[in-house]
Amino acid sequence: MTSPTPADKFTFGLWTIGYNGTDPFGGPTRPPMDIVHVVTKLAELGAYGLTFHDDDLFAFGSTAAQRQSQIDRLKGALGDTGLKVPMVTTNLFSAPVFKDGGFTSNDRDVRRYALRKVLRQIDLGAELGAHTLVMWGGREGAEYDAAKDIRAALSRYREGVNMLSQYVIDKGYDIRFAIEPKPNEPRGDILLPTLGHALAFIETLEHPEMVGLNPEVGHEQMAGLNFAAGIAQALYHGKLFHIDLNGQRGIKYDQDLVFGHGDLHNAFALVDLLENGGPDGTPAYDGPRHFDYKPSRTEDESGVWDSAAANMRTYLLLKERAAAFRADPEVQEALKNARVAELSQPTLADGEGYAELLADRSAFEDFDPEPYFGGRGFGFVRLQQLALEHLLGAR
Ligand code: GLT
Ligand code: MN
Ligand code: MN
Repeated sequence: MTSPTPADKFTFGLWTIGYNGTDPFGGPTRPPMDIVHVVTKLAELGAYGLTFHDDDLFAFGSTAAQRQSQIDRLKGALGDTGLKVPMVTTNLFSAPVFKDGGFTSNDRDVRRYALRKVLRQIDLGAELGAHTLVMWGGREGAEYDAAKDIRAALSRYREGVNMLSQYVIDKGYDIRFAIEPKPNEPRGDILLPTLGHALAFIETLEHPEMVGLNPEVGHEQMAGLNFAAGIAQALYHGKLFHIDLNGQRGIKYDQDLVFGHGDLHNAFALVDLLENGGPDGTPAYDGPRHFDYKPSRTEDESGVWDSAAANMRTYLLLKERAAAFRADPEVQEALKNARVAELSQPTLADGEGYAELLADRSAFEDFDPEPYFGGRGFGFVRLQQLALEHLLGAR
């Protein structure tokens, strides 16, 4: 059960296993990896798919022939292995031209160029059967308040997404957009810094139904937020279009650790939510389980593949542990005692409004709040300890 198969829908960004170790303090520690080798290795490990930025597959500035040759090599490897490309994304952050962003650069020529680059990547995504285009606007932001008119930048963001949506509609592509929030890095402050900001922005679009979220574990945790709780809200809004799984240890730079190598409790809660949070304990999300991590620059190539396998194995272990947690009669009893299911019961009875509530003496005049002092505990701590014991394999 902890050996991944394509049915688990595990996917990896080409930029993840392809990460060569460059950071702000040092250059590469590993040589580049060939696309055919990457696809072959991922398929061997039991992954379902590969995702990529245009510039991951063919370097920025490639000629049309170089670009096509890389696409053909990728297609060949996909054909040989059965690996899928369920998502693509556009690099609007690495090349110098995007130093002030793509959709929201102060320079209008850059904005027009950025939109053309995305249109080209949408065509390629559609050709390869992708259903999601992720938009991570890492350079869409600023360091200095006077340098960026935030309201104008959001208007340009909206203008860009509206145009891209219209393109997808007119072309008849089966593609949706997923915005990936991040609070900072590389910009001092990035636009749409959390999933909540992105959810509010989506509602201002011409086609909000085509646009959802691609939340990343570490990005919400960099802002000190509870990722599993954020995912629950994304699901509440019907906006969990895609997900970036990784690990982060607290409020610091974006670590992109292996999934589970950060806040393990929250990873457990997340897997429990994704796998068991739907109606009657069914999965709450059926899209790709996409790993967006960086194999640490200390690793050689075998360390890269070990870390790729570790992401999938950790996910499956947590899935197994979450199933055991749900099946444990003591957990069932603790959930009952914690009245977790009672929250699904509407507060007002059928047809009841404020008049009926005002007329109900048992709700207020005859209600006795006294026993809550010292009594009527919820037992949430016991429930959490049961979760921890299942997580540790102690039950
Ligand atoms: C970049 C970023 C990730 C995004 C990728 C998609 S690229 O590596 O750190 O979080 O998901 O553009
Ligand atoms: Mn990240
Ligand atoms: Mn990401």
